[in-house]
Amino acid sequence: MVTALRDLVRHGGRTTWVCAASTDEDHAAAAEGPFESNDVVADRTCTVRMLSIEPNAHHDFYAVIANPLLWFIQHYLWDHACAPDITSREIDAWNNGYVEVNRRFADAVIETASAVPSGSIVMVHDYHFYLVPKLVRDAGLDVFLHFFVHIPWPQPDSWRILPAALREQIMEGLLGSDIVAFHTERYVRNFLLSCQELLGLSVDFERGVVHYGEREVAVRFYPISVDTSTLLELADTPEASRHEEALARERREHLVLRVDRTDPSKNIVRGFRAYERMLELHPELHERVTFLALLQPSRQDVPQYVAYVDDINRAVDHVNERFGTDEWQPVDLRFGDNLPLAVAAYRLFDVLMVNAVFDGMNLVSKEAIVVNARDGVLALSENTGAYEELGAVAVTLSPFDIDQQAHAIYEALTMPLEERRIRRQAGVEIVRHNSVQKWLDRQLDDVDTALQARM
Ligand code: GDG
Repeated sequence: MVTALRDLVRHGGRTTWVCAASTDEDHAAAAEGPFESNDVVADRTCTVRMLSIEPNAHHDFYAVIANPLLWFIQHYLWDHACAPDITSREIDAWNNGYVEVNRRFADAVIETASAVPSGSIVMVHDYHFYLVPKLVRDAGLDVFLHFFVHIPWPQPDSWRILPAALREQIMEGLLGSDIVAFHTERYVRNFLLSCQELLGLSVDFERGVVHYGEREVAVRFYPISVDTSTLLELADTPEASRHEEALARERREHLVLRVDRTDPSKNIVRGFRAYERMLELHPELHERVTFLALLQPSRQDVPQYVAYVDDINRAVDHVNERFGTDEWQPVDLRFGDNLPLAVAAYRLFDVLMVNAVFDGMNLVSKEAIVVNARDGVLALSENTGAYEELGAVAVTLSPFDIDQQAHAIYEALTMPLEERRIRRQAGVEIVRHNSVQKWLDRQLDDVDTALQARM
């Protein structure tokens, strides 16, 4: 996301980035007030306004509300194992954490925006800040409010997990925007339907508009993409090349790869179960295939995420004990934060497994086919945003169906070379065509059109 937004700074005009301090160094910088930085884009400065959020409020905001509650609702992760409970703890965290942090951010935006020309754009990103647009609008500034949601917007009934007062604050917070944007058309439809069903508003599905009081709120989709040249440069660095050589030495005939945060929405455990099933069905592949899983530990301040890492370890031990030999480990599981290693592995895979339960877009799938040098096949969950663009060149994964995934991985591994080549080339064309620059340009064009119409 940060890579994608770099282009905003490059685009021209003055940019102020409002963000939360995380390291001690950040907090020290935040205490000094806004500062100019060219860390975001080397040849341009942007003003950085860092906020020091009080630790308890931040924990409630991030580790009680945003990540376990909103993330789980929006990825349909509310089965018996991870159903979010709403207790007084969550209500307190909502009031003292989520609302409080949103107010802090809104205040910083209002203070910044009071000194900018009318018609300036305020862009707010993601599910942590649903309340910000309304708070900024209520301050009566003449700015254009643009909100981008990076994760799925689920069907209206999912939101009924939340008490009416909370879900209405979320919807009304977002409707403070002039444009609400998502990755895909499906999320746009779900959002319009949510406005209709949960708030009783009149919506126009064809025009993508919600009638809200005196205003019309536009609801649009812009599929995010990746910066292909930066990625290819990274793949050519000495560090990535060293990793590539080591991986190439270690690899067997076939390499299945996954690169993910350890997030239940990524469906990592079912992925290992499907691979296990494939090994059961195809003993001829034993000793000839490895599943390399590069997993970034994620959100370890949330109990469900800690438990999920244990589940992953158990699933991998099970496959390795069942089928492994002295010479061969069917799954090579590596935890860590190592982007050059991930990019090196992108070069070498034969099959990339992306079997997410639900995923807003999934950038790994786009990055990996661009970098790959072996005509690797994308095995892609039909519930990722990326599937709207890349489904036609991928082997489809049905994320809850273990057998289907086992057959699909086998199909991808044994696909004739010519077909693999055609599919990968078509995939690369799609990613290059729907570039990350286009993602931003289309949004800014729509903002310009809306501003012109105001005049
Ligand atoms: C959210 C939404 C949406 C990989 N290994 C390392 C590392 N990566 C990078 C990848 C990729 C990014 O992390 C992961 O992006 P995804 O899109 O696949 O997944 P989320 O993190 O869940 O992203 C998603 C996205 O926001 C953008 O809107 O597509 O649907 O869930 O770029 O290359 N990065 C670092 N170390 C690694 O080891 N630093």
